Amino acid sequence: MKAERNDSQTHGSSGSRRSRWARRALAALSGLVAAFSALGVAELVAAAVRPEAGPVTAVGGAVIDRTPPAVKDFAVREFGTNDKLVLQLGILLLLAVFAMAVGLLALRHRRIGSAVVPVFGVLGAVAAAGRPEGQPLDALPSLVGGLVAAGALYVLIGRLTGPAGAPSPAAGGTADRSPAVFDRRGFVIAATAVAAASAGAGAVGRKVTASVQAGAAESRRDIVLPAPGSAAPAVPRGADLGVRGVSSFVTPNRSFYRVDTALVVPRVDAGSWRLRIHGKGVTRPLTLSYRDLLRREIVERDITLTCVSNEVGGPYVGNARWIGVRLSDLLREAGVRPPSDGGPADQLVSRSVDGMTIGTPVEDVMDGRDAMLALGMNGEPLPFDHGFPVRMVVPGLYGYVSACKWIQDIELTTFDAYDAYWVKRTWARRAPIKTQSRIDTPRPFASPSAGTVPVAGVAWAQHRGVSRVEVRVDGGDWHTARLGAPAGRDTWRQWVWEWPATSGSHTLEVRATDGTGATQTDARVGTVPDGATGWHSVVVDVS
Ligand SMILES: Nc1nc2c(c(=O)[nH]1)N[C@H]1C(S)=C(S)[C@@H](COP(=O)(O)O)O[C@H]1N2
Ligand SMILES: [Mo]
Repeated sequence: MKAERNDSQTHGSSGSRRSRWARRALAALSGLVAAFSALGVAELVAAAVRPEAGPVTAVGGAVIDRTPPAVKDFAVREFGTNDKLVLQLGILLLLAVFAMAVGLLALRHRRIGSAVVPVFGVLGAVAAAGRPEGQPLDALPSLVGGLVAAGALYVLIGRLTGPAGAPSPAAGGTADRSPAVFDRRGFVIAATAVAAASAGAGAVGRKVTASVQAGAAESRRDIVLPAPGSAAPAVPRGADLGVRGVSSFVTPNRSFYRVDTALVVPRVDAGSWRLRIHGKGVTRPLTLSYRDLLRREIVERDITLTCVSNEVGGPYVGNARWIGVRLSDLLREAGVRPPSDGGPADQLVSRSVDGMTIGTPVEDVMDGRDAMLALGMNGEPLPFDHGFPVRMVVPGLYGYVSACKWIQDIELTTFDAYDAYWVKRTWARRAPIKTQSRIDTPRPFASPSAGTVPVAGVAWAQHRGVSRVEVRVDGGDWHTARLGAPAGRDTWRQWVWEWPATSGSHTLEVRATDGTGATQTDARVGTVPDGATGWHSVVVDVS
């Protein structure tokens, strides 16, 4: 250290050292500018192909596809719906680090460094084309981006090293690739030009994508949902108990949980949307438009949706009023018979426009329950986040085996012949919803005052219904809670128990009993492979 400091005391040596560091910094910056140019150009090309084919989205999607269930659950838990933002920021950060490293490499070996750049383009291309719904054309944005970035880096590094291979005049005619002086002005001009052109390309790409999406939004605005031929019974008075802090009986769309693998929410134009129903045992294959669905009998039902990734006490459950078309009506029209009636297909595979596949037992959707192709949610067309224009909803089954959003294809097949997306990733083939109950109030570690404290929450056991909820304190006797008025066996129920709370720290526990008389088990299991069990408990400090 000391020797170095002495060294730099001579003017010339310190100047060249500073200049060498400046050049390294600018080389790293060149890498960043080149990466930026790749992203800008790729955005433009992706606008022509499709937005999902952009490199960051494609790599992110590929990461999601390969994420082990435990990590996915961790991400969902820790970041909630921000998991996707965190993922994309992580990818950009990694890209920036690589870009700077390649910039430095190019400073030493201009050709090799520049030649490495397209390798990243190829990685993006493989990720894009390898997505479940990937097409060969999806490779284009990353490939073009990679080539443009290689060119950009080659040009920028050239401003730092002088003409490739030529001895630098400033270095006194030797072939030293670290001249003390270099073309600063040329570099600044080139870097600015590349950055500006890339930003322009990106902006144009964004604009094109936005205008395509505006078409989908317009098609959604134009929809007038019909009055249902089979209306849902009015939500009974008393379904909402009016206890502060409890989830409302109907979950508003804006606060409804969202769980999916889409980094870019698909924006499908209802006018061009089609659904195909085909496969094993289908004697009359159907292709349906949105209008075709509107012409059929429309049903309206209150159904609670639940995610298999919901931990005990977790937030991934919500209740909405759906309107749509009975799935069994369409299947019968197509000639499908359930296995119990000799039909050859026991699995219905739904496919979304973004390549999700979801496998549902044919028997379940044809056993008389209100399985539907939903068009509306709580009085409006489906929000884009929740599957516009059409999604499936099946009472009693976790979302990943029933609730395909942005659906475009239904194929009848068998469980032996095909494993859907999450089943390939170690989740169970069949997953009926397990009985669960959740304490919404008091919140964990709340400190209510001694006296009467309402303990309240929701309980669900879709398609069996909830018949009883009990609460206990510190492992004592169970107390039966008062239930919200029943709205059918496909919805959750609110519950409340007035707790005569005494001061001190207490543990509250809840359990529900379903419509068959089976009480929720206390055995704790995790979400993988077919849903968590155990009792929700909350610790509070009564003052
Ligand atoms: N196309 C598509 N549909 C999907 C999914 C998905 O990732 N992609 N996730 C499923 C899962 S796991 C759940 S729990 C529900 C969630 O529906 P929501 O986001 O409307 O609450 O959608 C299901 N449908
Ligand atoms: Mo889910």
